[in-house]
Amino acid sequence: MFPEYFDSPLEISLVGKAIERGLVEVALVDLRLSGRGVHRQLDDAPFGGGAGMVMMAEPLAEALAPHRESHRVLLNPSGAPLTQATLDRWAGGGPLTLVCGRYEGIDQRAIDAYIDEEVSLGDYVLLGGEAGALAIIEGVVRLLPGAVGNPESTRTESFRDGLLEEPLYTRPADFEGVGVPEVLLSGHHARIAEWRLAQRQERTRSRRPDLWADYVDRQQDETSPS
Ligand code: JCQ
Repeated sequence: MFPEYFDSPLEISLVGKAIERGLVEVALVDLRLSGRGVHRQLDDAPFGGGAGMVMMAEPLAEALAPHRESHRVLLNPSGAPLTQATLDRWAGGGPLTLVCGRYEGIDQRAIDAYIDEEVSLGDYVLLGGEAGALAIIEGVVRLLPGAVGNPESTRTESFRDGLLEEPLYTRPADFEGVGVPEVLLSGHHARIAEWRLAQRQERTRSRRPDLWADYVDRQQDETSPS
């Protein structure tokens, strides 16, 4: 409903460069063009009553009909959680159509007939799917071969090996009277690696008990076979 929402995010940064270099193509579909009547209406009151409005099935069907051949993804707080594994799968696949809903949601019949997958960016509600669609575009583009200068920095290992990343430091060595962990200045690579792993474990344990439980389970599987 708001194609202009995407203007500057698609121009600037590495996403803009990837588009310029032809590594990825982004096309916008203005749902309003499929709206009904002189007001190009896209919403109507919910059957059964209740607050808010529902996006009508017919305009969405009309807008999505030309995209049957692509993988059609709906941003929805009621979708399955979006993970790095989802982005990996999409980056290695064919075209995606990211559907940005608004109002209370979309008529279920349009979802059933015209949507292949529903994903959530988290347990909170936004006004529409646009911010989520941009998040997906960034997450997919950075995985495309050649889109990110240094492929070493494509190490979102936070999520590939199930631990959050360690804290990072750069110059100056003294910032507002605060130094840098001594070990990072030691040049002792083995001790640095050990410190980083310990930091990642502690962060994950305290901030993400869900990821920590999975990590501990996997460590146990690896250390006690059969
Ligand atoms: C996605 N976390 C939050 C908002 C209705 C499909 O119907 C709706 C979609 C949205 C946009 O998505 C989100 C969201 N993950 O708000 C309302």
